[in-house]
Amino acid sequence: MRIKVLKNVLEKNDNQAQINRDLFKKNRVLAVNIMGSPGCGKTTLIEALINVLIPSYRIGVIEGDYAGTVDAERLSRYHIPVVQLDTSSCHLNAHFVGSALDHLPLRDLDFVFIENVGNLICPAEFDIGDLLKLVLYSIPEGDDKPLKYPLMFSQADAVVLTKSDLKPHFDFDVKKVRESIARLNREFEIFEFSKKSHSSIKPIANFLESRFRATVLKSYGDL
Ligand SMILES: Nc1nc2c(ncn2[C@@H]2O[C@H](COP(=O)(O)OP(=O)(O)O)[C@@H](O)[C@H]2O)c(=O)[nH]1
Ligand SMILES: [Mg+2]
Repeated sequence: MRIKVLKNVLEKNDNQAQINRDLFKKNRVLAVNIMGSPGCGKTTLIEALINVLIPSYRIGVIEGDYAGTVDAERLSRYHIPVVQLDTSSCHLNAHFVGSALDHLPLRDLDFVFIENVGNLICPAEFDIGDLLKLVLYSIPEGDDKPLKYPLMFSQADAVVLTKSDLKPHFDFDVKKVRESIARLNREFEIFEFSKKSHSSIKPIANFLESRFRATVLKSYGDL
């Protein structure tokens, strides 16, 4: 009986995820699910992306947090549409994201960055209807995390090694990490990012722009 209940919950989530995905496609929006541990630098990366992608692209953000509005307040200075979801839960689900979409002007956006709740486990288990997954992983977390959280790393379209300025202070083997992820995931990009290096955001922004052109403009252009 318990198993049946769980299956129904996931089925309902998947149905709503498909509705969200269709909405993103219809409005030609690249929805990017940004996942990683608490404090790994998700909001910092979103801020850096906003700085380089505006004014060429129109950006909205959905902030998912267990509690509070700290991140949405942080982003208010960019004067872009931001919705904060107070989840009281360890992950975003498709229904939460669906409720945020009612408050975003999707037709007038190119990217929606969805900052998931800081957690390397549960967000990987719930489809929210995104079109691209970025997994952030900061140097101080240690180079063994893909082995401990394989589902999260197996799903990533790109892994961003954040806080790369801290590499001199930690024994972090980038080659080992790349090889661990490659055993789980046949197709992923890997980037290094530091908020202290302005140029390090550029390859990530280029990757997102090329996915926007390839996925949203080419594949869904006729919807
Ligand atoms: N040294 C260093 N600190 C960073 C970097 N990115 C973020 N941080 C710091 O890490 C902390 C958490 O960052 P935040 O973006 O709020 O993480 P989030 O919880 O994943 O959204 C903050 O104190 C940031 O200033 C980085 O590239 N280098
Ligand atoms: Mg944050």
